[in-house]
Amino acid sequence: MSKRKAPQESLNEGITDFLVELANYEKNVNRAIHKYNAYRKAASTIAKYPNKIKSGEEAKKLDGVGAKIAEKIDEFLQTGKLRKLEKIRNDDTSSSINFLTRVTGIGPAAARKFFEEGVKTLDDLKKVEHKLNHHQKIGLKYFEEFEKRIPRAEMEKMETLILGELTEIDTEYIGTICGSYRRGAASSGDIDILLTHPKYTSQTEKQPKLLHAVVEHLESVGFVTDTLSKGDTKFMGVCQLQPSDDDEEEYLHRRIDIRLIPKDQYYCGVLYFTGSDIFNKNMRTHALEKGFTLNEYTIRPLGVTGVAGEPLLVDSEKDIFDYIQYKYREPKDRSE
Ligand code: DCT
Ligand code: MG
Repeated sequence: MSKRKAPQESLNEGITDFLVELANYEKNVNRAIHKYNAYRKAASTIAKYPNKIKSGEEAKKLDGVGAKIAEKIDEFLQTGKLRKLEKIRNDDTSSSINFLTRVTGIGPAAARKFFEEGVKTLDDLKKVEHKLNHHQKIGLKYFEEFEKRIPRAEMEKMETLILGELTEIDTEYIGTICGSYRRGAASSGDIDILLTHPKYTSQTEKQPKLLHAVVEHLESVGFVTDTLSKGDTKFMGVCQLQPSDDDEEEYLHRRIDIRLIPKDQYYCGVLYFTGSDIFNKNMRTHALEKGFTLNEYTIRPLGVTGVAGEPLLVDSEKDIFDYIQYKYREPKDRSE
């Protein structure tokens, strides 16, 4: 999951920016994931609202905007700032912890631990490098590069390269670049690849080789440069496009995740990893209302007692929408 979300461009950017900043504070400093979700949801609804918001009351009519957020919107509209945020920004603990979590491999808990040991800045981290695990060391090494979002044109180049190399290994591989890229985003925080193969299903043995062959091949062509973690079904690492003869562009190191998914679970996976996270939450809620439980692996009917039955057959994303009578939405229309 990428750390830096694209800013929400809208008529109400000032408001959505402060909501996202509050969301990150709740997640990273307070570890209050519900508050994080509430702020993100309000920000996403407001980003889509076609008018310039003039009062908290007007905003309160929107889904996910409650009394407390409305109050903050009023304060922001009237004074141009938010006392709560000013305080958070000036608070050493909050700003240090928030900063440390920007390093991949450092979550809210590790950030707090480092802070309590007096480690607050990038330079501090460099001094205690021996205390970092491998993932965190790589996060530190590429800190500046990972902070930069990936332009769509570069994502397209990587997609062509990856899908091309896949067929070099085995023509039967199926791969999809998911995440914000699949939703048509102008830039992405990372590369999320889903991979399957007809010979691998939830009924067969695990086949880690199907994943490792791809990773090793992408290393051999110089695309994958580092490994953060490599399991049977999930690779997390770093990649970089090599400059080609016809363009002199130098490319940055990027975060890449590759997941191997059984064929029968592939489309639930593609749906989930295409997101957005907010769209996924809304779709899961709708599924529950219709009597189904949906996750990144399967969709299953819920019996009268609320016990989930056997996974339903799924051969496309559309099948999942159909089961729960949800109008099909193209990836580009899945921001919420
Ligand atoms: N996802 C989710 N819930 C989460 C995290 C992730 O449903 N808490 C899903 C939806 C998106 C997908 O996983 C990939 O996650 P990210 O890379 O974090 O999101 P993104 O939409 O690709 O955004 P970015 O451009 O920042 O990578
Ligand atoms: Mg992503």
